[in-house]
Amino acid sequence: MEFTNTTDMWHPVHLHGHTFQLGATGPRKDTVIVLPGSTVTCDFEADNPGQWLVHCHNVHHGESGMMGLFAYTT
Ligand SMILES: [Cu+2]
Repeated sequence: MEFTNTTDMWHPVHLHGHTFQLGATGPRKDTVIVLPGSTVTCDFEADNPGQWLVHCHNVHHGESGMMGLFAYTT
C-alpha cells in the first residue's frame, strides 16, 4: 500500500481494520504521517476482508473529502 501526498500540508492517514508496517523492519501502525510531497510505502496483511475506511485523521481534511473506501474479498 502506498500513500502519496501531493499537497503542501502534512496528513496523518489512518486505515481502519488493519495495522501496517513501515518498511522492512519499521513499526506496526494504523496511522502514518505523510509529509508534503512525499510517499510512504506500507506492508499489511490482508487478513480482514471487507470494506474499510481510509482517511486523513485531521477531521477537517476527512470531512472535506480526504476519505475513501478500502475493500477486498477473501
Ligand atoms: Cu490531512
